[in-house]
Amino acid sequence: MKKFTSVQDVADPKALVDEAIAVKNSEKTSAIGKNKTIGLLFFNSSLRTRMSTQKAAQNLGMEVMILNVNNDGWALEFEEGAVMNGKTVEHIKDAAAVMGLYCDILAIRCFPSLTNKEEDSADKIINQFIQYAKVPVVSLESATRHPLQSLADMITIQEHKTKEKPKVVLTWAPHIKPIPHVVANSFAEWALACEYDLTITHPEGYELSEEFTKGATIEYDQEKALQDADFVYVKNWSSYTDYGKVLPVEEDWMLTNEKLKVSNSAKIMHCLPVRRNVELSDEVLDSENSLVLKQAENRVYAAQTVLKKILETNF
Ligand code: SN0
Repeated sequence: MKKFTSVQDVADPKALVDEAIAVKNSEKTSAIGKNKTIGLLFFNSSLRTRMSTQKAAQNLGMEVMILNVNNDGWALEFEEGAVMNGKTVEHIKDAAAVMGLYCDILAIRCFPSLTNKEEDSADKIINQFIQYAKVPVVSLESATRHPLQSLADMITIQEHKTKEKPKVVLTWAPHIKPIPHVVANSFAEWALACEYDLTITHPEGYELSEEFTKGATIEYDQEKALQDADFVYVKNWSSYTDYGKVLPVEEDWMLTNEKLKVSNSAKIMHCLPVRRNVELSDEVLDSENSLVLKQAENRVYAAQTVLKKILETNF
């Protein structure tokens, strides 16, 4: 594996899920990363991603360097040919090239702007790191996808499913502010790659890009979508068509136990952080069917398996 930015970077996604479960169950630590350094670069906040990736790297014997780019680095310029007589101090060309000299692998978190659809869709920041750092790059959530979260989600489904092809429902949930489409995009493309029966439900105006959802059933009626669901993944996202906007929604989309009565005692998933009693109710989150902590735990094994693969194939 040369890089890990989407499911397309993985030759066999189902095999990767199985490998991660094997890592979790049999080889929690190894020395394959000894004398190798990973740089974790954060342009945005992080809790699980930061701690689970650091732990994963340590489990493989790697050294970890962490840089909170916005607070601690120089202000970076991303425009080709920019005349840098303003606020930006250092061009990504130079900064990424230097980081590539210090680190064997770079892992980067860079959210979408939610204001410039074209730039976000082109995943400009992470792609410039890939271009200029010249070392394997791992996405810690980019402007389009969150593949380590999705891999952890697939591990969690694999561990808890009771049938070969469970009904998996991704439901939109309310939020107070514009949120990236990234987690939903990524979950959809991984669930489809793992050949699950995927239904996506959301109010009109919240359609995701077909690039990620082709092959899923789109259902505007949340109750119909939840019928017989085995897994329900709850997530807010802002409008994609009216890019980055929070559109008014009449009906109540917050997930409650009452709404889940039509499901097949569905297991509940959310990537966290979650706005309790806005996206879903306390009773659902704190119920026995909630898998949110299992997902968070599996973030370590998702990251560890990806780093192991990169170490095996690049060094
Ligand atoms: C991010 C997102 O892409 O949904 C990160 C999830 C791992 N979530 C948020 O930005 C939530 C922020 C909030 O105020 O609730």
